[in-house]
Amino acid sequence: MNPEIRHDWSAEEVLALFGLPFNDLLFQAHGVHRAHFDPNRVQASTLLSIKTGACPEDCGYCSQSARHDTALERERLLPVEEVLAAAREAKEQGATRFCMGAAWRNPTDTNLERVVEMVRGVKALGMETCVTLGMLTREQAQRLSEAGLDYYNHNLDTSPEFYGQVITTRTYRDRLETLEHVREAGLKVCSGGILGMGESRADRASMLCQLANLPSHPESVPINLLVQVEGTPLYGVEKLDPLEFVRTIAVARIMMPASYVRLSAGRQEMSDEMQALCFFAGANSLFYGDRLLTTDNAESNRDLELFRRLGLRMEQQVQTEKPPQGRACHRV
Ligand code: SAM
Ligand code: DTB
Ligand code: SF4
Repeated sequence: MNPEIRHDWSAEEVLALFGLPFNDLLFQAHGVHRAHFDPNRVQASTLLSIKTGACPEDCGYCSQSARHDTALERERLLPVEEVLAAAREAKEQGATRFCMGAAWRNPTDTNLERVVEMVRGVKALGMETCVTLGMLTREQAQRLSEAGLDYYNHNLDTSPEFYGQVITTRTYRDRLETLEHVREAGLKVCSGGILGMGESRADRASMLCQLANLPSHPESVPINLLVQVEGTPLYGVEKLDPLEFVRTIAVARIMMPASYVRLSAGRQEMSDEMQALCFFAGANSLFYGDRLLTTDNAESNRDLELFRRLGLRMEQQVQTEKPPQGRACHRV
């Protein structure tokens, strides 16, 4: 057991980290980052919305809830071939993981089979796979695991204390249960939250406590900045101080030293300098590609230029699609 990997964080301790002078906090976080990762490498995942809109849930931030009057056009579950074409494109652009998101409270078993086909197809391209489909039963998580899925994304979104002000149609306990099912099935966990929803620093600390005090740290911890969508209840909420966002990344890095901390939604609104501070503070993965699920992401060209200016490299694909044609494939 690595003594640095802790699951006994108290709220006071985490708030003390948040309260450090900015330079002290970033110095500490960057040291932890360097001890566990190559500080000049980022992992890139590309997102695709495989089923868009008309979601029965009431998440206050979301463009896809049927309860909010947003300009979004709903779409049925996409055909497998269309998804694979998008995955091929993402691979060509350099993404190593393809993440498929569906606007469901939970998948039906029939829909899950279609997703299983998508997962198999994307894996056959030599990419890592991630899906986010809402709540899962133990059996559904097992089914996805058997299909070879790598990661399941299911966010806690915020603190247990603030949660009721954002979502009323499912409980915090429901979310933790899905994470348990995902873990038990042997899948890797991607779980994080959203900042800038009007929560307090104590809420941000409490959310990180929940994540770090899980029996195992999520392998991937997405930290999203709220993308304000017109027509959602959270549209117009006061914007978060960018330095507070950077602090949250730093604290996440210190608390979950070996996890990928993902600089997620909201990058389009962030300056290059803010993103650079996030990478210094310990962010080492992001969503890459011009679209998130239903909103625009920072453009790939801008990202590539930023990586060049910062001397950052994108992680390379580790698997290959098929052995090259015409050559024997020897077992070793
Ligand atoms: N319906 C599934 C669910 O909620 O579990 C999966 C898709 S949902 C869109 C995935 C995650 O995206 C949410 O849990 C939330 O953290 C994030 N998200 C959604 N809308 C967002 C927004 N406007 N700004 C930032 N993050 C957002
Ligand atoms: C996560 O934490 N952020 C991604 C991914 N997991 C699925 C989704 C961000 C969505 C941003 C708003 C949208 O494009 O709809
Ligand atoms: Fe539905 Fe997921 Fe959006 Fe909530 S976050 S409304 S569950 S798509």
